[in-house]
Amino acid sequence: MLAWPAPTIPHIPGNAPILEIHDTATDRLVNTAAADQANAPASMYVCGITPYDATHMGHAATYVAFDLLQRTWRDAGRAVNYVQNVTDIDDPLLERAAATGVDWVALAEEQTDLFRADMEALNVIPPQEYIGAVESISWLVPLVEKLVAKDLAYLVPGENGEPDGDIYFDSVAASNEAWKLGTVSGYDRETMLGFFSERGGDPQRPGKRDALDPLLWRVARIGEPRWHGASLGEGRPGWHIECSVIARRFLPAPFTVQGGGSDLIFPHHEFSAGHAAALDGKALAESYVHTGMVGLDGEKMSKSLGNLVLVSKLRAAGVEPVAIRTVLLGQHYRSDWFWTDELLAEGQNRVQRWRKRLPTTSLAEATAVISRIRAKLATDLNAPAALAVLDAYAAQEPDTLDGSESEGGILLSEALDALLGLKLG
Ligand code: 5CA
Ligand code: ZN
Repeated sequence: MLAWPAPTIPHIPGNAPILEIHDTATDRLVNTAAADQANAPASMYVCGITPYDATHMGHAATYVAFDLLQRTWRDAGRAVNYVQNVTDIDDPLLERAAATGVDWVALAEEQTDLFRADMEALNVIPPQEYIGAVESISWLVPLVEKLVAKDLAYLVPGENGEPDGDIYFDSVAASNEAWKLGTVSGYDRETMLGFFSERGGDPQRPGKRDALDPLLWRVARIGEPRWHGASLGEGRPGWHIECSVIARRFLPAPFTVQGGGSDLIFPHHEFSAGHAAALDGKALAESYVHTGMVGLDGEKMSKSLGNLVLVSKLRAAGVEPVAIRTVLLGQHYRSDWFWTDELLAEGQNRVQRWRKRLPTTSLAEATAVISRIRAKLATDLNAPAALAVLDAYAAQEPDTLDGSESEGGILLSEALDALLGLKLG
């Protein structure tokens, strides 16, 4: 699939400190340059959208957070290989298409287009590889066959008139040195069971070896889209194997960071890692980074609840994307928070204040502000603290003018673009 056009990123002089970021699997801050060589490219996979009702502020906050990670790596001189998927076939997409009477392929294409336009407007650097689940089917079928051959996957009989042959992952037998249940999430079994039912799993399905075993291949049902599955029979893939296979195909094993919202910790990232390790004995990623949930009116913002603030709607109403990005960066990427109109108004005011102050910025002042922003980002991408640095600078009387203001203003404005993705110009 095509991603969206890449922005040009200015190069900013000076040195970025080493970045430490929170890893869900160890619950610690980790130095993402330590495990690989600091000079090797960093590699990142971020779980993409399921294309219906895109792009809400929760999606936007998540992709802006990983964009910040990418920008921080790049500022430290590291190249970044970035891969993202589009879950362009899955139950919720089919359900929405059926409920609204539209073709599921058309719905996915339309919403993916909207997402691309929103990402471009928000100045998010695109992935080098943007891969649809449908594209990945022919790659993943032989890998599911391999899991069956190793007896790490098994067939479950049909129930209630449904066909035999759905294939599940044996999460207990698949334990090895690189992965066992809990490696990514650290959750206890009860917590896992709760999230499994809530997030698309089927703990009660008769015939499974363990209640938590996830689906790898769903054999075709009448009226559902289907693809050739070789010895698996016609059908369509489960969700976790899609991301596992796409990540492994385009990135090293293990890659530097697996990312997504905290709603994906379990079962999605747990089993994406489990599938990969069952196939090649290696960890999926060195670190697992998760963003907090954005809500609206007291509930998590979600397509299924319908409590959405859409980036495209705000843009159509004339809101500047840089103000939206300011609101998103104003909350720490790991916290859960609620979108409000007041936050948007504050974001718009901040942008005006920063813009107004830029032309009176000396080179010395710009250099000092940049170094303070870099220091804030280095500790777990503390963007709210970086924006507070900007507020303090904007509130301060300018230094005595020394003739370097036009250069200083340009340098700082380029740095805000490069480091924070905030294009004020
Ligand atoms: N297609 C799958 C991932 S493979 C999926 O979760 N799609 S999604 O459209 O539901 O979400 C896309 C991304 O946005 C995921 O990383 C998800 O964790 C994140 N996300 C979804 N809702 C929110 C929210 N309310 N706040 C923050 N991030 C969210
Ligand atoms: Zn995913």
